[in-house]
Amino acid sequence: MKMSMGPVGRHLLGLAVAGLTLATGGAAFAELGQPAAWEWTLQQSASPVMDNIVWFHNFLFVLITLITLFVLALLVIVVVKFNARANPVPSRTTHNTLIEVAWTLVPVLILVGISVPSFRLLFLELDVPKADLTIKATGKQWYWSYAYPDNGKFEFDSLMAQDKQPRLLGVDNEMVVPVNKVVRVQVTGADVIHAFALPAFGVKIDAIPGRLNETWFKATTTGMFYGQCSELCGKDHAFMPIAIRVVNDQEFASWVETAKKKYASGGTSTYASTAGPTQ
Ligand SMILES: [Cu+2]
Repeated sequence: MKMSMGPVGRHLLGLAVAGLTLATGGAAFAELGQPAAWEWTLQQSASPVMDNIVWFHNFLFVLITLITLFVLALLVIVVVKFNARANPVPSRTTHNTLIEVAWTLVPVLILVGISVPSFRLLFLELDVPKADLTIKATGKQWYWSYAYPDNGKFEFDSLMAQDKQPRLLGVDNEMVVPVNKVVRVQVTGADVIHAFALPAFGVKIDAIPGRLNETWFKATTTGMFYGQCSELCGKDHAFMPIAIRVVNDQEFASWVETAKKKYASGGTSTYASTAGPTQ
């Protein structure tokens, strides 16, 4: 059978091509680690977890598109073939065992097929692998504090900086991490519930007072990465960004040395109130 495309089909194809061009063209403007104007896709991935999230998202998108088209086709068939005009004498069919078994079994299999990669992704996100370093992020009204227990036990505050770009995402003191290292992030809240989120790393976890949540990321490229508090936490919720600078090992080592001195006094520090090492 020869497939031919009518003018409507060609128009639709043209629209699809235009959409794709726009999408890929739009992505070209996007800078790694931050949102772009008119962005409607996920941010570019920079961690293994986000790679998996992107894969899962695309997998589901294909699946739901096929299901939607299938249901649409069934509806069209029913409307055309079984309307009152086409069937002056209505059918008295009430049961069809084969179809009933099929429409029960097929959705079950589809859902099981979705649950397998879904659970695998959840475990990947929350089973923290052996960490190279731990950072504690504390959400406060309305800024973040980062503590480095493995690298000299300093802690510092990270506040949004109005003079920095990107607007509403730049901060005075960024969290700094080494590239290609497993960073365990322990997250808590000091006053109300906040949420620590960084789209490019596929990280989003609640910061709850009195509770220590744990997640991880492994940044695969150096550069600046931005996220935002993702749990409504009060009037300046929109103004407590998360900025992470990913650097190479030497840069990280020298930053740690500077940070130890710079943040030694840390008035509100987690470590300031303790008499000595607790471990
Ligand atoms: Cu918030």
